[in-house]
Amino acid sequence: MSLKEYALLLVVAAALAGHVSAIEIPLLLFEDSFETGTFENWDEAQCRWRIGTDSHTGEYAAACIVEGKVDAPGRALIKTLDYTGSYRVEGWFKTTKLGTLTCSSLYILGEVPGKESLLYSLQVIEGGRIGYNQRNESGKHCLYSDEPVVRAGQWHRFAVCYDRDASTQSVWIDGRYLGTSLLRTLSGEPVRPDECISLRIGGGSTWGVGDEPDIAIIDDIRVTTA
Ligand SMILES: [Ca+2]
Repeated sequence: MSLKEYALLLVVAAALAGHVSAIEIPLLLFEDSFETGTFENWDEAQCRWRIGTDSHTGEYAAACIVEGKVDAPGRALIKTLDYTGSYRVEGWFKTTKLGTLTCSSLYILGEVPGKESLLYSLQVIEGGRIGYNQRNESGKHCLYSDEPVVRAGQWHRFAVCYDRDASTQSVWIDGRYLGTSLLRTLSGEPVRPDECISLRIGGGSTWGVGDEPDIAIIDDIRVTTA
């Protein structure tokens, strides 16, 4: 029995028992992400994303070389997931170095179709701190953490949970809960519970980190209903 058939069986059984909401259904199951040595599970791999051998699990991971100031969303590795329900994105990431001004070698991005602004659900910035979508009055990113929680050269586990009923996103790094914020676009516009969010995962852009390139790596990406 395939995974899809098994999931369907669980749903039918749960429906018959009247407990549909208690079942977790994998939307995308990427336990072996990139292990085929290709991006075949992904809709589009942009810019300099490539398959690398510095992996968290197995032989391969996805790596992106970031040089100088670049357009961040253009560097994202894209998996289009137009979905209005609640879901959770989990995985592993590593970056080779962290900037002193702004360094973003990992993004978990959402995009609301029909609106130009992206949601920055999780962003590694300023020496290893974690930021999110909105900017404060000074034009700086809002932060989940005042202290650096990400170290260069070290694998970190991330999780982002989208609660669409409450219109919130919550973030964990290495099992540590960092916080919850309202789902708003970069311009501050609220995202309604019935609006689709398209998922993007990737990295990243650097400012003020010199000429040496930064390498962002992601592996074992998994998306499930929450
Ligand atoms: Ca892998």
